[in-house]
Amino acid sequence: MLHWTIPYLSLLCAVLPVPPGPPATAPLPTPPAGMVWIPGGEFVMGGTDPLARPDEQPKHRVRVDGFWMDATEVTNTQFRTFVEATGYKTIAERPVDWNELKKQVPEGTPRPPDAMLQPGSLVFTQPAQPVGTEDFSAWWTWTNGANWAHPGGPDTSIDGKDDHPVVHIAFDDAVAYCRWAGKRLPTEAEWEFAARGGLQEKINIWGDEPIDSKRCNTWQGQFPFQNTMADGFARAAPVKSFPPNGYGLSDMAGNVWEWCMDLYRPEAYAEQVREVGAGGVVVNPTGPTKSVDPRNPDAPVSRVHRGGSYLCNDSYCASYRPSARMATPPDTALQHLGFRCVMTPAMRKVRESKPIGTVTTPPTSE
Ligand SMILES: [Ca+2]
Repeated sequence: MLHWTIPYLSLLCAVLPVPPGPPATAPLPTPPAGMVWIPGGEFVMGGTDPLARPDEQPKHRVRVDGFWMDATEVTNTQFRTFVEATGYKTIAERPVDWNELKKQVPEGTPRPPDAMLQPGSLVFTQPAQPVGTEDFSAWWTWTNGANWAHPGGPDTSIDGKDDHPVVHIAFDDAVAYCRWAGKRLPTEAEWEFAARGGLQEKINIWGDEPIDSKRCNTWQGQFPFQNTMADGFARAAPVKSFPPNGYGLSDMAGNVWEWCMDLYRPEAYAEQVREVGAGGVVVNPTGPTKSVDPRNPDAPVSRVHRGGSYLCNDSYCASYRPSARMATPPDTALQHLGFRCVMTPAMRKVRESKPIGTVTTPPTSE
């Protein structure tokens, strides 16, 4: 049989069309647990829709390499595993260092009373009546004892909320988790590419159709004093409560903000376009080397976060759009601020040689 089978197969192969090989960005086999492959490619970053802010412009072409991304925001269960393995204490669980804090407030600001320097975080407090949306202190309350395990304050807990996104996570906390897990935060460009789910230049992660209460967890009603909860959630929702995007990523719009790696500058895109020239492509951008943040003018450093939260409403903050940008100093935690991680193929090789839990977790970012 053999003597005629081989020539027959050779002949057959010679006349059959050659099947196309896998594209260069094909997913590698078996994604890491809980992650999905984002194939990389070129896209138009930024937005010019009616709700877009100046810092989302100009739109410009960006190319990113492929990577894996957590399919969901990091959950309370996942963060608890990290804390139990390492003994890590988040910034919200540590006393406030006045010497650090005074670098971020106007010169001459008096030292707050000791009670204000105890561990705590900023908790959303819904006003009983309409308030102006210019002064966020009308709905954010410094709350001693608020942290990831007590998100509404010391008398609250995360019992029954294992699959909720962890919140009250400062940037430095997110970096510590990433290092332990052998992952990192996404760059702002990676985050936006992934959020678009394969769609090009659409206003929302699902297309150009306007937001409705079935799409994602945001705020319905008059922010910040009236929430009709048409989407079913006043605060964070369990991950995967809403339809995923085209890449299988849940909650890339709304639910909780997600830290990115980049330093924030409102004019970052204009600067990148100047570097590559009109029509040029920015490749794997990692953001500016120095931050400027008009919302936090005294903070020496401000980091980008993306995706909006359950407090987003078109009357105040339509940041559930994939091009929307926001930023916060890296030591600040908030009740609507969490994160998700990415991993590159090169990082996976390192991870496979260093099992989870063997990576050291420095208390702050470098
Ligand atoms: Ca909601």
